[in-house]
Amino acid sequence: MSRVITVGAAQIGGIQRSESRAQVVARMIDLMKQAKSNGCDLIAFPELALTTFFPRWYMEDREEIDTFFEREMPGAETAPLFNAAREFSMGFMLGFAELAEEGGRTRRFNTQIIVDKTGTIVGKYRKIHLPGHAEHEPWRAFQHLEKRYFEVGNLSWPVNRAGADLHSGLFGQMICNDRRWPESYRVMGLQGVEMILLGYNTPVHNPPAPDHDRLGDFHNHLVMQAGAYQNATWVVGVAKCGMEEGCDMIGGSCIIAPTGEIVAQAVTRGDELVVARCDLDLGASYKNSTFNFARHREPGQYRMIVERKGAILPE
Ligand code: CDV
Repeated sequence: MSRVITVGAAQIGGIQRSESRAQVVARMIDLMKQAKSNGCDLIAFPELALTTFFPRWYMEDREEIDTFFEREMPGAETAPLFNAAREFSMGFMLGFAELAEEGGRTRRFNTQIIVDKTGTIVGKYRKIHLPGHAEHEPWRAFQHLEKRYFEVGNLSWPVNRAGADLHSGLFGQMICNDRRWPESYRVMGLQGVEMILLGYNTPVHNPPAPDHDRLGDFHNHLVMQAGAYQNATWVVGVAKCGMEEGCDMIGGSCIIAPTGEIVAQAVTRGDELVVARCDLDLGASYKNSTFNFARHREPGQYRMIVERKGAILPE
C-alpha cells in the first residue's frame, strides 16, 4: 500500500507585537485553506508561531512575560486551528510557548505539538537546545533570551506513530537550534523516524559572531539535509521569517527527502505554503543498507558523546 502523504510547510512572515493571536490564527487558517486546495494531509507551522519572537526583549515583569505563553492547548484562541483540522481532515504541527503546572510548580517550555486529522494531539516535544543567554546583554543589537524564559525540555525526542490517515507514519519533532546538533536527529533515527517536523526563528544577524551572518541560509539547509540523509528521514523545516519588530530573519522553509535532497523550497520571506508529496517509505532503502544502524553502528565506541559535555583537548 502506498504511504505517500502530501505535506505543506507553512512559512509565516514577521508577526509584530501588536498583532493579536486571533489575527495570527486567521493567517494560519488561510494557509490551511491553501493547503486543503493542494491536497495536503499535514501542515507544519513555525516555532513560537502564535506571537512575535519575544525572547528578543529583556523583560522582568512575570505578568508581561506570561502574555506570550499558552496555559491550555487548545485554548479559546487556538481552538479554530483544531476545528479547521477536523473540517479539512488535515493534521498540523504547531510551535508555541507553553506554561504548564507540573510537579506542584509552574514551568515554561518552548513546545511543539503534532495534531492528527481528528484534531487529537498525538505528539508533543519541548525544545532541548536553548540558544542565547539568561541575562540582559545590552551590547547586542537585540537579545536572545531563550535561556531566561524557558526550561530545557524534559521529554527527550519522542517519535510518535500517527494513525488517522497519516499512514501510521513515524513522526518526530525538533525546534530551531536543535537542527544544528546531530544528536537531535540520531535520537529519533534510533526510533526509526520517517518524518521530522521542525519550526525555526533564525535572525540573519548573529551578535556573538557577525562574520557568520552571510552563511545563515547555507547553514540552515546544510544541517537539515545532513540530518535527513544520515537518518534516512524526511525533514520539514518551517521558518518564521522576514522583518519582525526590526529584526530580519531568514526564510528558506523547505521539505527535504531522505536522500538529502531539497524537494520543495520557499521563494519569499513572507506567508507562503511549500508543498511536496512525501513517500514515508522512501528512507527504507537507506535504513536497510548504508544506514542499517543495527548492523553498522558501534555504540561501544561512542560513550564520550553522552559522558562528556564540552571538548577537552588532549595534552
Ligand atoms: N530560535 C533559535 O533557536 N534560533 C537560533 C539562533 C539564535 C542561532 C538558531 O539556531 O537558529
